[in-house]
Amino acid sequence: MNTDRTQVVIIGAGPSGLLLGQLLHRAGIANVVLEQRSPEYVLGRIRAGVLEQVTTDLLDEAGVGARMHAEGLVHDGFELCFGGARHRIDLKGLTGGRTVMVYGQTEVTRDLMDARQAAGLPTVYEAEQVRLHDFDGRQPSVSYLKGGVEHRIACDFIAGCDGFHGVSRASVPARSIELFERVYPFGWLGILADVPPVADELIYSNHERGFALCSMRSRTRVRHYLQCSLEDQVEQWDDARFWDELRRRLDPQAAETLVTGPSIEKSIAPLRSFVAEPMRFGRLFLAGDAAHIVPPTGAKGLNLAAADVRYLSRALAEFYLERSEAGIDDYSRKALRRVWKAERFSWYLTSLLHRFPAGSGDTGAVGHRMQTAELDYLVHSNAAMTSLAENYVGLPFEE
Ligand code: RFL
Ligand code: PHB
Repeated sequence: MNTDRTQVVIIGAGPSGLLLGQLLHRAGIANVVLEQRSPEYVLGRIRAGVLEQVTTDLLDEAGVGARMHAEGLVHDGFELCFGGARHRIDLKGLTGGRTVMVYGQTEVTRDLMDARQAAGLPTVYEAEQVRLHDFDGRQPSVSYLKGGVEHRIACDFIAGCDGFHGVSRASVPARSIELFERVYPFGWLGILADVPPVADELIYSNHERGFALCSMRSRTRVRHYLQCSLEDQVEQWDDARFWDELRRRLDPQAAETLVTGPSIEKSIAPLRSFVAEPMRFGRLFLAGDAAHIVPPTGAKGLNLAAADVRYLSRALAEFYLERSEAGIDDYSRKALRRVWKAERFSWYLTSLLHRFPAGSGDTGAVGHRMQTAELDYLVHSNAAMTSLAENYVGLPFEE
């Protein structure tokens, strides 16, 4: 068996793990990233597209913001579509100048991978059977198999950045962790296609046939979503059916301008609200999707992951550079306070914009009329729009 040593072992090379690795490196803290998949597999997952300003600031701080600023699209607002018409939410005007950046998670991940490689930092891809040891004591370690050889890395801390299905949260004894979960009775069917966007900004549509979202990755690539049944299979949705259904869920003008084309990716994702408490267990910290999931409606998942990493990287820097445990002791409380606000916002937007099947909560004609009344109130009330906008661009950090 090969045994190594580092300061922090990071499990998972998604955005949380790679961003944490980069920030720790810049603070002079040694780290190793262990990832079960190949880099190509990680980059092949099509996920988030909207970054809060606090996330773009953090990517700048990590030294990986250049391509994002050159190629990303700054959005000053988005549109809500209901009752056959669109209504603009002026994010910039309502929040004293704050905006969001449309830049795909794939690109963020690629930039972080490139920076890690350029800095020569150790990353083990296709690490199998990753196991966490002794994180309740002072000498934790992580073991894994690579090419049939067993390795073990001794460390001071373990960062569990391995997503919802990862091994880190699963390694915590059930008595030490409390889980909160809501699974929604529908999914999102997403496609990626090389056609121009429907409009300059994102369109979130509440329609009696179900929710739809027109998003984008660039001026020549779109990412669109349709609310679908949990029983649906991707194979049941050929491109023609997808485009027809999307057109029906938009206002007449957007339907008219919709440009269609062959899809280059198509997938179905379930919608879930999930939080694990606490987010620290001795010398193990959870960050990102390993600790919490939000339904994608509020565009908060990746941003929450970045927020966790911001708190955790500062806490670890405080530990190593100032010999203070105050930051690591407060990590879970601080992170969870922000997590629950994003959970609330994502649940609210999901409830406002989707059709709920019979027998699942506020369904049927009453539910739809309540949604329409709320949307009508929202787009005519500056107070309500301001609340929506300040959550969408991202709430301020607790220092
Ligand atoms: P990830 O990205 O899942 O990465 C975890 C990594 O850990 C690896 N791993 C392991 N490695 C070693 N050993 C093991 N046993 C392991 N088990 C797993 C995995 O292979 C993987 O590489 O989690 P991370 O880094 O916390 O990042 C979270 C984000 O990916 C996620 O929150 C967002 O994608 C959510 N999300 C959105 N977030 C936004 O902020 N804005 C959006 O617009 C947005 N849109 C979305 C989304 C998520 C979606 N899906 C697919 C659920 C749209 C969709 C459709
Ligand atoms: C995306 O572009 O993938 C996207 C945008 C906004 C959301 C969710 C996903 O709310």
